[in-house]
Amino acid sequence: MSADRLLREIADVGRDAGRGGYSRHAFDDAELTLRQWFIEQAGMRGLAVRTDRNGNIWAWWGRPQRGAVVTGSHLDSVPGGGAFDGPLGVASAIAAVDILRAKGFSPTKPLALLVFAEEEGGRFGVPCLGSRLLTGALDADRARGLRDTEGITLAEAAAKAGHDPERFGADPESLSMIGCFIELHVEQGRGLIDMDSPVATGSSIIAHGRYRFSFSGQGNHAGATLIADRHDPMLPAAAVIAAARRAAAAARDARATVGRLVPVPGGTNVIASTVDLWLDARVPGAGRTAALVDDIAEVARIAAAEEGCRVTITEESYSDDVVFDEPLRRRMDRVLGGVPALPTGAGHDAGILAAHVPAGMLYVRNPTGISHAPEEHAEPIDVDFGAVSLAHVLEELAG
Ligand code: HGY
Ligand code: MN
Ligand code: MN
Repeated sequence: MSADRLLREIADVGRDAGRGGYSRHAFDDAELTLRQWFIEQAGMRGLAVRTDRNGNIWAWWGRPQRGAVVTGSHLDSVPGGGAFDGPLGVASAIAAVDILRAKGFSPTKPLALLVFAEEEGGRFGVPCLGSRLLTGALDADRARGLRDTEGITLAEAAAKAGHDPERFGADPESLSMIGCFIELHVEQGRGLIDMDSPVATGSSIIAHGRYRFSFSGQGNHAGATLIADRHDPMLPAAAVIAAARRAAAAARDARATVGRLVPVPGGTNVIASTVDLWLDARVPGAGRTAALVDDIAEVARIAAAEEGCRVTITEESYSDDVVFDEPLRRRMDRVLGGVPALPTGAGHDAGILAAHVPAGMLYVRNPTGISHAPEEHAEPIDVDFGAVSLAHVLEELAG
C-alpha cells in the first residue's frame, strides 16, 4: 500500500477541532488508536511486533537479531500539529516493506520498523522521550514522575495503556539490536522547494533545549489594585518573551521561542499569582544555547525583582548538536543518485540514536515549508517518491 494511502487511513485520527490540525499525544486515545493501527499494519505483513520496556513499538521482518537495519519515526504530534511530522516516516517505512516485497527482495540482514513514544514531548514535556529512555539519556524515575497539564504522571498514563512503568529505563539489549537507524521525515522548512528536489539526506541537527520559567507574584483584583501596589508575574514573563526574540535575533543562526505560557488563575479581571512559560532555545555550537539562555535568564531575574516577583528557571531537556554518520549518509546519497544534504533545527529520535549507532535521515519535500502547524504538507507524488527512496536505501543496507 502506498504511503499516501496509509496516511489517508489515519487522516481522521486525533483531529483537533479547536486548534486545527492534529493533537495526538503519548498514550491518549488518538495516539493509542495510531499505535493499534501500526500494530495491525505490521501484523498484516507478517512482521513480528513487540513493544519494548519504554513503550517503543518494534516490527521485525525476520527474526529479531543484533545489528539490524532499523527505520521508523513517531506517531505523536505537537498540539495542533500537521499530518506528516512523524506519521510520514512510519507510513513510508510500511510502504517501503511493501515495495521491497513486491520486487521479491528478502533482507540478508535483520530489518525492523520502530515507532518511538512521545517524540514531541507534547504531553509530558520531554522531547524524544522513548529514544531518550531507550538510550539511557533520560532518568527513568524522572520520566515516571513527569506530569501532563491535568497532573497525570507518565507512569499513570503508561500503566493505563497497559505498560509497566516500573520497566522504564535504559535498554542496552534493544539498543544493541540497531545496527543503523534511518528516519524518513517531512522537511520542516523550505530547503527542498528552493533546491527543487523531492528528497534530501540529513546532515546535522542543531543543539536545542527547553527551559521552564516560573514567576510568582501576588494575585489580586484587576480593578481595585493600584499599579504601584502590584506584583504581577505577567510583567517579567512579558519581558522574557521580548528578550528571547531580541537575543536570538542578535545571535548568528539562533532560535528562541515562547510558545506556551500558563497564568494562574487565568481570569480576565484577575492579576495572576503565578505565570509559567517555557522557552525553546536552539543555537548551533558548543555552549551557545546555554549562553543565550543565560542572557534571557538575566532579563528574567531583573524584571522579576523590579516587579517584586520571584522566578525559578529549570532546564527540562537539552540535546547537543548532532552530525549524522557521514559514511552512512554518503551511502544513502549514492543510492539516491546524489541529493541535497540538509541541516535542520528540528529534533528527531534519529538525533538521539546518533550518539549510539550510525543514524541517518531522509527528508521529503514540504511545499509550504511550515511544520508544527496544520499547513504542514507533502504532495502525494513526493510522499511516494520518499517511500521508494527509503526502499532503495533499505535494500542497499539490508540487501
Ligand atoms: O521540537 C522538535 O524539534 C521536534 O519536532 N520534536
Ligand atoms: Mn515535530
Ligand atoms: Mn518529528
